[in-house]
Amino acid sequence: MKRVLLFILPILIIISVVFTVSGIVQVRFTQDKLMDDLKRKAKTVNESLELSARYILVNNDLKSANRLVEIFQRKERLQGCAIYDKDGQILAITERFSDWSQKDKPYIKDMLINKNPRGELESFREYTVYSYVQPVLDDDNNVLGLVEVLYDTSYMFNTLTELWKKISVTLIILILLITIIAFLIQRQIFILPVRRLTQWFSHFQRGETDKLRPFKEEGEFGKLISEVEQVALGLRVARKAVSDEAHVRIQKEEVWTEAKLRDLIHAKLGENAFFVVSNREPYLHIIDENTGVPKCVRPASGVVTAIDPILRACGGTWVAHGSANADRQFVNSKNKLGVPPGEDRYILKRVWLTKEEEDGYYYGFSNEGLWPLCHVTHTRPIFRETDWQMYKKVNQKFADSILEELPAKNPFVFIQDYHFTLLAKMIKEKRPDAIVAIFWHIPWPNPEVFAICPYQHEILEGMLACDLIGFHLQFHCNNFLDTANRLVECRVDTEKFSIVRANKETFVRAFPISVDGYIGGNILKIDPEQIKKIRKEYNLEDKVVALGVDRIDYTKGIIERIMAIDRFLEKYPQYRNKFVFVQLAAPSRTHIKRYHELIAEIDELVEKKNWKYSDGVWNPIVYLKRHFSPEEIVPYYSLADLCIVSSLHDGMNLVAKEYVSSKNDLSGTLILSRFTGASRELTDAIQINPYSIEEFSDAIKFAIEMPVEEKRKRMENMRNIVKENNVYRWAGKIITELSALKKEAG
Ligand code: ADQ
Repeated sequence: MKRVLLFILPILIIISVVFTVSGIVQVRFTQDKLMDDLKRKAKTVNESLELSARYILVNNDLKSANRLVEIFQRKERLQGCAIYDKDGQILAITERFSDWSQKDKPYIKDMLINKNPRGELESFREYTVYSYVQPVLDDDNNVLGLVEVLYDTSYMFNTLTELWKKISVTLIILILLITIIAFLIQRQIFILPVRRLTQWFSHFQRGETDKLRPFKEEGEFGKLISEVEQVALGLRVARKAVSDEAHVRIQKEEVWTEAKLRDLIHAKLGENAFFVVSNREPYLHIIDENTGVPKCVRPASGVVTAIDPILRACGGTWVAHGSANADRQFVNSKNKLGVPPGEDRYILKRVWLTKEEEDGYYYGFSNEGLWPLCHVTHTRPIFRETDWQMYKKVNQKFADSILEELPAKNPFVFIQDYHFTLLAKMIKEKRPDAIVAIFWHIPWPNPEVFAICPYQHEILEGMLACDLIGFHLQFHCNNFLDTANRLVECRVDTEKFSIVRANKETFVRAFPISVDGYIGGNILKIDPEQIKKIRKEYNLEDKVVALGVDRIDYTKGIIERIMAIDRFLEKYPQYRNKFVFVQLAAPSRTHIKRYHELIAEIDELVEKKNWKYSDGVWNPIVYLKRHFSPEEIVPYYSLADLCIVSSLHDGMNLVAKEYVSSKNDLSGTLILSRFTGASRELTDAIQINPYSIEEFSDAIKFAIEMPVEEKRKRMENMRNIVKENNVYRWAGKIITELSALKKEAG
C-alpha cells in the first residue's frame, strides 16, 4: 500500500499542478470575456439612452427623466441608470439604486471636463457593479449632462465559481481513477505473483511438496522466481542427502555426542526439524543498565541448560515467551531470529505476552499454583480463577503460534514443563497427525496432593492428549499413573506403562535429564589467571572453598544450607578462618511475594552469620547475588573443594551434574540432597537430608576430611555416569521413542 502511494504520489502532484494552472488560465480567460461582453452591452445601452437623455436635459423635463430610468432598469441585468445635469447633479435615478447618489464619485467632475466615456467596476454596498458613464453633448459639443448605466456583476462571479467547481470535480475524479488503476495494475503485476510465490514458498517450508506447482512469469520477476525455485530444489536435495548420510553414520557411532544426536534426528525425523516449546527463552536480549546497549544473556534455567545443546546440535524451532526488554529489537517480521547470536544454529520464535497475561499465567498459575503443588516444600499453592483463565489463554496463544509453523508432514512438538499442560490438546485438535510429547522437569506429586488442584481434570485431560509424557524418575511416572487412574476415567496399562483415555494412548516414560557433559569440551578451557583473580578478590587463598549455585528459590534449600554452615562452624571451630562458602545466586520470579520474602530472608541470614563469625578480615560466606554466564560459573566450579546442592525437592538438579562434569582433575566432593532426582544416579555423592541441620553440618566436615583417593574414586564414578548419560543421550532416547510412535501412527 505504502509502496503504491509512493509510486503514484508524484504523478498525482504533477497532474494537480497542471490542472490548477490550466484552471487559473481558463478562469482568467472567461472572466475577461465576460467583462468585454458587459462593457459592450453597457456601451450599447448607454448610446440608446443618450438621445432621449439629450431631449430631457435640453427641456429640463424631470418627469420624463424619471420615466426613462424606470423603463431602463427593467432591462436584463441592468441594475439601474442615472441622469446627471451639466453640474454633475443627479436629475433622475432608478429607485432601488437611490443610495448611489450619496456615493462619492470623483470621476463625474472629470468627465464634465474631459467629455470622454468611462466604464469601470465600482464597489457599492456589498456588491461590485459595473458603471458606464457617457456625456450627453449638444450640437456645439457642450456638455448637457451625463448618462450612467449600472450592471450587477455577481452573475460573473457565479459563472466563475461554477467553472472552478467543474475543474475541481474533474481533478478529483481523475485522481481517483489514477489511484484505482494504479492499485489494480500493481495488484496484477506485483501483488498476485508475489502472493503466489509466497504461498509456493510456504508450502515448500511446510514440506507440502505435492502442492508445489511450477509457475511461469515473464521478465525480471520471472527470473527471480526461477532463481527461488533453483534454491528451493537445492535445499530439498541437500536435506534428503543429509538424512540419508545420517542413517548410515548413526549405525556406526557408540557414544552419545552432539553429532550422533544430529544424525539421529535427521534420520528419524526426516526432512522436517522438530519444534520445542518452553516458557523461558534460551537467549534474552536485555538492555545493559550501565551502557544502555542491548546484550544477549542466557538465563539461569535448568530447562535452557538442557535443551539448548540439543537444538544447537540438530537445528529446529524453539518457541518461547519473549520476556526481555530488548527482545523485540532483534526479531524479524515473523518474530523469529537465528540463535545463538552469530552462529544461527536454530530458530527462536518469540511469543509476546501482555503484563496481565504474564502475571496470571506465569507468576500466578504456573509459579504460585503448580510449582509449589508439585514440590513438597510446604509452601501453600495458590489457585486463583483469574490466573487459570490467563493460563488457558496463553496456552492457546502458544498453540496458535506453533500451529502456524507446523510442516505438512511429520510434525514433532516437544513441550517443556508445567507451563503448558493444555497445549498438547489444543495442538491435537487442529493437527491430530502431529506427534506431541511433554517433558515434566519438576517432580510429579502423589494423587492426594495433586487432587488439591481445582483444575485437575482439565490439566490431566490436556496432558493426556500427548503421545508421550516424560519425567526424570520412574517414581514420578508411577505417581502420574496413579494420579490419572484415580482422578480421570481411563485405563492404565502397567505392562506398557501407558494410559488409554477416549481411545487415545499416552505413553509415560522416565528420561533422567542431564547436561551436555562438557567433559573435556571447549567450555572448560579455564583461565588459571581467572581463578587466581577470584581467589584474591574474595579472600579464598589457602581456604577450603564450598560452593552453591542456584536460582533463588525456596525449593533449593539455601536457608538450610546457611544454617548447616553455621552449625558446622559452631561445632567444628577449627574450621573458622579456614573455610569459605561461596554462593552464586540468581534472583528469579521476584514479582512473587514468597520469592521477594526469600531474597530478604537470605540477605538477612548471610549478614547475621557473617557478623557472628567475622574477625574483620575473614567472612565465612561470600554471597554473590546476580546472574552469571555459564563461562563465568565454570571457574567457580573449578576452584570449589566441595559443591553443596541441598534442594528440599528437585526434579533432577543440573548444578550437581555441571559440577561433576567440570572436575577434570577428579578433585572436589559433592554434597547432594536425597530429595533431588540427581541423587538416584550420583550415588557417590555425600547424600544428605537438608532438613536435618545436624546431619548436614557433619556431612560438610566429612566431605572436607575425606581422603584424597576416595574423593578421586567417587568423582571418577560420578563423571562416568554423567559422561555416559549426557543430555544427547536423553534427547536421543526421547526422539527414538517418538519416532517409534510415528511409525505406529503411520
Ligand atoms: P531449575 O529449577 O532451573 O530447573 P537446575 O536443574 O538446578 O534448576 O538448573 C539451574 C541452571 O541454572 C543450571 O544450569 C545453573 O548453572 C544455572 N544457574 C544457577 N544459578 C545461576 C546463577 N546465579 N547465574 C546463572 N546461572 C545460574 C528445572 C528443575 C530441575 C531440573 C531442570 C532440568 O527444577 O529439577 O533439573 O529443570 O530439567
